[in-house]
Amino acid sequence: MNRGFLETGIPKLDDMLGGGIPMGKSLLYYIQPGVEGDVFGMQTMHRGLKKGMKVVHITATSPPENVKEDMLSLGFNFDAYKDRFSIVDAYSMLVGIDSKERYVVDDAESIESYDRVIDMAIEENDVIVFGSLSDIFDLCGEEETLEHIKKWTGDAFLHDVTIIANFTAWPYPSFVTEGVKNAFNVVVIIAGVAERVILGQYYSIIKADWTEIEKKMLLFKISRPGGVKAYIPKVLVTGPYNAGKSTFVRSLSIRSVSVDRLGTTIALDHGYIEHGGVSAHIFGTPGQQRFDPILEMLGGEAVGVFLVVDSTNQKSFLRAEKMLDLTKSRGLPCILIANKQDLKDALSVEEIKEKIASLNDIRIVPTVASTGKGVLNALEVLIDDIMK
Ligand SMILES: Nc1nc2c(ncn2[C@@H]2O[C@H](COP(=O)(O)OP(=O)(O)OP(=O)(O)O)[C@@H](O)[C@H]2O)c(=O)[nH]1
Ligand SMILES: [Mg+2]
Repeated sequence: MNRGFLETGIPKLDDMLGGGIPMGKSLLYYIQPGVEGDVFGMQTMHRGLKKGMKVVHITATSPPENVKEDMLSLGFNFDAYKDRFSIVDAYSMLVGIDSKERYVVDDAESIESYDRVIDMAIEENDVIVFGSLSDIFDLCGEEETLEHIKKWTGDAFLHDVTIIANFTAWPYPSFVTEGVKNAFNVVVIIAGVAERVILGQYYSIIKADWTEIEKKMLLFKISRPGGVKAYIPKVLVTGPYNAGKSTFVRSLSIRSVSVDRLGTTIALDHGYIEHGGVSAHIFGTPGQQRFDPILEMLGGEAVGVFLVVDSTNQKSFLRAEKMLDLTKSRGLPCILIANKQDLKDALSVEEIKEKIASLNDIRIVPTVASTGKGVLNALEVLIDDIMK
């Protein structure tokens, strides 16, 4: 019987996997130490619960209450799923207290003790989540644990049950790190962009045995509430004077500041965006020529650009192109924002395309920044370009 897919709930990951994880397959989040990877398993678990599935979470080194608190801190409505959610509790017996959970592991340091409980959990649930598989390796021994994982993923497959596991890649021998990757159908690596300290965090699929995958790297941040958000460090908004840049930044952002004086930007606009599982910092430049000397600095490190024009002001289009050069952002993913489409002499997208011939394959999105019309569409188009 095939009951379809379990979506991971991680931004863009399901698209990359062709819809999610087919039921019965197993997914490993393979986490570099020091990176906030455990939220990934929890977010996928939340997806299963939201979908109406019966889900069990296995915890060995942290109390069951912490699992629930963690879900709540991410904004996942735990109470709504109480009837379909249970915990395999290996922790309580480990520290010598009574457990209130449905499934209890008597001896957290014996793999056979897990085996009995997990067999039962597989019979009775749709999704099994290992909060930290590496903890079980540490408690029960590497060889024994690896053998049992192979058995559990096999049993789960026969029962159409999906296994999700977080695994922190401590310095284990390679038979463990390679063995655990081999035991799962799909492996997503979660690691840091590091230079002595971790500057950023990313995830990337390194294996999926049922589909072709694009090996792209996605930066992420964890928000509480909210969970894993793909993260774009810097989107630039530039364009001629009075085009509507500050208005555009404000209408996209959930938080923003503009350094404006008498209605014109004199330093920069800054906003923070969250949309469709993606978060981004967005920076708007001033448009007046007297600020040209600071444009290069404002454009540094941008990964994508909105070039905003006032669609009624054809004379400004040349200046718009010049601003791409001044901010040194030619060549980055770029969307031309044909703003002020509400005004009656606004040029259409087609007309603008003809007039900005040098940007021949630029994508143009019509907007009315002052009402927000079209701005989210523009954002989605740019995000797609950046993530390609
Ligand atoms: N009708 C109309 N007016 C708009 C729209 N977007 C912005 N405006 C108006 O255009 C004027 C300029 O908007 P800003 O957002 O300050 O433009 P800017 O590009 O940041 O300007 P500078 O920073 O001075 O270069 C303001 O009066 C806005 O209210 C729009 O889509 N339609
Ligand atoms: Mg402005």
